[in-house]
Amino acid sequence: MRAAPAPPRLSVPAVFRTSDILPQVEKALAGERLTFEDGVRLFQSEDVNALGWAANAVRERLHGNVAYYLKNRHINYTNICKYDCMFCSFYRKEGQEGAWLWSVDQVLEHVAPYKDKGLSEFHIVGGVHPTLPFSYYTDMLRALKREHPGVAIKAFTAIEIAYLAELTGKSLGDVLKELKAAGLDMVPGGGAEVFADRVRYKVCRDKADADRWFEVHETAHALGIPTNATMLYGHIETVEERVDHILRLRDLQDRTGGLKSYIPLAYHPDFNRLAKLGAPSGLDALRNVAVGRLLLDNVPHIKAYWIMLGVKVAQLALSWGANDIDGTVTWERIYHMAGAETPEGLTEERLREVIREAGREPVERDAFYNVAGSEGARGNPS
Ligand code: V47
Repeated sequence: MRAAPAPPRLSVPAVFRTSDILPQVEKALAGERLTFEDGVRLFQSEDVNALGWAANAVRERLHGNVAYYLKNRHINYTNICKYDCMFCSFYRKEGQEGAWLWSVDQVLEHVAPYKDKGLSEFHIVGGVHPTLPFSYYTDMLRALKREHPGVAIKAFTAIEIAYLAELTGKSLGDVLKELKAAGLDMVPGGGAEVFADRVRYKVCRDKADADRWFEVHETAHALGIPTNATMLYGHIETVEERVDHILRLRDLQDRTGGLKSYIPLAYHPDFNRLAKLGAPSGLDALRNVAVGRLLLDNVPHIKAYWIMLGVKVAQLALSWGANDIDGTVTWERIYHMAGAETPEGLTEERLREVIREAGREPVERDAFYNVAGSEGARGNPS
C-alpha cells in the first residue's frame, strides 16, 4: 500500500520575511515549541498581520476550515459569593439587592423548556456561596442527570471545587469523585484569572491560589474528567505574566493531556472595582487568541467565546487561531452584568450563519469535541 502523502509544507509569504517575529513564525510552522521569550516577543510585536497569519496557518493545519459550536445552556445558580474579586460584576453578598440563589427545583425549572431539544451541555458556574451544603451540589447534578440524561454537565470552576474541599474537609480527589458519581462530566476553565501571585494578590487575594487551581485540574484529569482553561486578560497583568500563565497551562497539558480547550477571556469593565482601567481592544483580543494558539501546541481547541468577544470579533478570531465559538448559551450573567452588549443567546441557525459569514464551515460538536451525531458523541444531537 502506498504511504499517505505528507501534508504540504507551509512557507512564510514574502510579505512577512522581514517581520520582527519571523523566527517565531518559522518555528511555529516547523512545529517547534516556542519559548517564554518567543511568547513575549509575539505579544509585543507590532506585526499583527504576521502573528494572525501564523496562528491561522497552525489552526488550519489542525482543523482545516471547520469551526465548532454546540447547543448548550448556562446555569448561573447563584451570584452570592464569599469572595469579592475586583474584576467581578456578578457577585453579591447574601441579602444584598440583586442577589439570587436557586433551589434545585428552580434550576430544573430554568432548563425544563429545553428537555429533549437536542442540547449537548449544561455549563454551570456560580458564586462561592458561603452556606450551601455539599449536598446541594450533588443533588443538583443528580436531578439534572435524571431529567436530562443525554446532556453532559460541565460544572463548577476550580475555585468552587477547592471551596467544596475546604467546606467538607475532604480531599479534592474525594470531592471530585462524589461530584462525578452525581453527574459531573467536565470542569469549566474559570477561576484561572492570571496565575501570577502579584496579580492574584491585587485582584482576587482571598480565593484559591494558582497552585490550588492546578491541583483541582490535575486531580480531575487523573479521574478522567476533562477540563478547560481560561485567562482573564486586559486588566493589571503584564505581557510576561500572560506568557507565564499560558506556559503553566502547557506544562499541565504535558503532564496530563486533560485540557480540551483554552479560552482567553477579555476583561469587561462595567460595574466592578477595576472599571477605571477600561476594556482591552479588539486587537488585543485577537492577539490573545493567536498567541494562545501558537504557544499551546498541545491544547487542541482554542475558543473564541462569542458572548465575551462580541459576534464580530469572534468571527475574526476564527481566522486568528480559534476553531471554536462556544454555544447557543441563553441567559448568561457573568459578562452581561459586566456590560457585555452581545445577545444573551443565539439560535443554532444564527450561530451557523455567524460561522459561515466568517468563511468557516460550522460543525456541531458535543461537550467533549466529538462531532455531534458521530459514534462516540454524547448528548442528544437533533
Ligand atoms: O473565572 C468574571 C471571568 C470567568 C469578569 O470552560 C470576567 O468553556 C471578564 O469560566 N470581565 C467565568 N471576565 C467564565 C468561565 C468560562 C466562560 C466561557 C467558557 C468556559 C468554558 C468558561 O469569567 C471567571 C472570570 O475569569 N470574569 N468577571 C469580567 N468583569
